[in-house]
Amino acid sequence: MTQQTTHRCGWVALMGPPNAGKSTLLNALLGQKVTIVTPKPQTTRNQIVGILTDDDAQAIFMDTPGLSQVRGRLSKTMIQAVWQSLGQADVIVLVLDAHLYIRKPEFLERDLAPVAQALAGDERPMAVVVNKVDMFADKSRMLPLLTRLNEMWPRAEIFPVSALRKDGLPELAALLKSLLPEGEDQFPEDQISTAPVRFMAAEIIREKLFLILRQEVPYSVAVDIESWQEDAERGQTVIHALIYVSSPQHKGMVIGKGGATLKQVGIEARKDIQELIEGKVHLELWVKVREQWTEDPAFLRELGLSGETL
Ligand SMILES: Nc1nc2c(ncn2[C@@H]2O[C@H](COP(=O)(O)OP(=O)(O)OP(=O)(O)O)[C@@H](O)[C@H]2O)c(=O)[nH]1
Ligand SMILES: [Mg+2]
Repeated sequence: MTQQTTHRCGWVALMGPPNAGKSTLLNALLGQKVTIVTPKPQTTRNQIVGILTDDDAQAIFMDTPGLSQVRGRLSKTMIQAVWQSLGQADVIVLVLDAHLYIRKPEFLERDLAPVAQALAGDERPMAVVVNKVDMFADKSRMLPLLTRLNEMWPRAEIFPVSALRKDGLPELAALLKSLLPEGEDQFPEDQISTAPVRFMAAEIIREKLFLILRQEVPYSVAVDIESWQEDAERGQTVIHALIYVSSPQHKGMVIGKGGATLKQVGIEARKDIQELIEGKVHLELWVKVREQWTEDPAFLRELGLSGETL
């Protein structure tokens, strides 16, 4: 006799302050990279969907930009993406950097104020992921933090994990699955993201720019794939990408001495894009100045930064 089991499917919003490890957590849960990660805050700019399917459940995760002070139109569209994801979620996961709040407990209330306000009175299932526990050996150091989080969100499950080392993730995935509503899969079982491959390639280039460039330059950078063509003769995909910057000075910094910086970005991005599309890639990068692009709503929409689901 076969036993009737419940199938679950639903949307899970990963939200929290910048640099908490939301994107790292999503990639680790999926066992595949769908969203970019850098040590700089405010890496993720829109909602990015990653889908985890197994026999009895499908969890549709939404990675979101870090919630921080809003400055300018780009930040506003980033925050919009967070609220949009929250509206769509069946389950809410708040991700925090445990190490940060152990060292600076006074930042906790300030950083979580926007989330606390948005979630006041919300009755959807919720989990708090206390991430980066690999950064301190004495685990008892997080007890005051856990106590405070429990006071702030008494109904939430609190999970200490290390997304980087994948510690605690099977338990977290099992809990999140159990919190999903009953329902049939919404996506084919082999689909891992809803983001088009072109968008993912542009994000990879942006990741390399974030990793290689210093100070404020990465925040003035946007990447647009201009053309994407198969060259059957050479057996490769030819990709032309435009890197937008907001000033001639930044253009110089992206290009680097004798073109060295841009070359390095190209080499590293090409490697990852080849892995993504499982084929040979010829990548050409161009840098263009577009002053004030972060304040231009039509341009933000063109780049897919309108706060909507991809
Ligand atoms: N030691 C340690 N580092 C981590 C862990 N998870 C993430 N990181 C690091 O934290 C930094 C930020 O990670 P992201 O995943 O980009 O963080 P995020 O929350 O998506 O950041 P935004 O998109 O900017 O909001 C990266 O350098 C990660 O390698 C962890 O469990 N342990
Ligand atoms: Mg991120």
